[in-house]
Amino acid sequence: MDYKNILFECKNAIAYITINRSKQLNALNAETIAELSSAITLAENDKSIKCMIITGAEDKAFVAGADIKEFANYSKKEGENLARKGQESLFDLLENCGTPSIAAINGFALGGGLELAMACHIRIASENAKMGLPEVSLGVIPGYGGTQRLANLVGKGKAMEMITTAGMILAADAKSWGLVNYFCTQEKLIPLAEKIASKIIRNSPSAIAKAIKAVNAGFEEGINGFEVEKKEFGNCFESEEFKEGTNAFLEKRKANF
Ligand code: DAK
Repeated sequence: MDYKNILFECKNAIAYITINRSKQLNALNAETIAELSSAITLAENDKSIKCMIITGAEDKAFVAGADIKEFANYSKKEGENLARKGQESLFDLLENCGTPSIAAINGFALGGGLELAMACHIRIASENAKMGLPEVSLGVIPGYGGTQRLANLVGKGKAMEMITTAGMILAADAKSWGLVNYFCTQEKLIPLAEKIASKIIRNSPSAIAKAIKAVNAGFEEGINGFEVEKKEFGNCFESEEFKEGTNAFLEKRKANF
């Protein structure tokens, strides 16, 4: 598929997805959301892709939020419908995708941009990154899962502070609050993401997908994560990758997944 707002490239089992609207600081309009959704679906269905790195074009922004020009005129019904549609088609899709994703936050990650990063499985940031959910300064609330995922990641108190003040935090605070796993210079950001990805792609993709499902289950209302873990653990024993992984260990060689 030809994309207008994102770049999609695959190298060494890694899909690089770059939001490419730098004139608007990579703000997410509806077309970009649809393209991201299509790229993630493609990455999940292509067995040669074992990890995704998601970042923003140029060095100023990961994503400076939803495109304010676009959502300025929504009605109450449109707002709710679009929140539901956007959450399902992109943010939930990404979080529940069996192919792990790393957000490489290379600058501003605000509103929908931070929500996109929080839907990824792993987050790393460059030293110039600034992160926040400034929606209440515009008279709306986070609508792409931010109220839930931020509280899950940093705890209710810090999430409440970030959301109600609409403030931005820097990479060092984001690291100490648990919002990002690491931070580094901008030059080292993609190499660091690749280093993490290189560890991921050695492992069994089917086991990783099951592990993601089990971890996510623990955060879903009405679902017992331990039960999902037991079921998915059992499912591993039917997989060719389990046979290959254990045989490789016994034969003192590297597994070929
Ligand atoms: N949308 C559209 N354009 C944006 C943008 C955005 N979010 N952020 C920046 N831009 C554009 C600016 O308008 C400017 O365009 P020109 O004027 O050059 O045409 C260009 O990018 C460069 O921005 P600045 O000139 O402002 O750059 P500065 O370095 O001075 O400032 C900044 C950088 C990131 C502090 C500033 O651009 C800024 O405050 N941007 C807005 C941040 C923000 O409030 N983002 C939105 C958060 S609310 C929904 C669900 C969720 C949401 C919406 C709807 N539904 C379900 C319907 C989510 C909402 C949000 O994300």
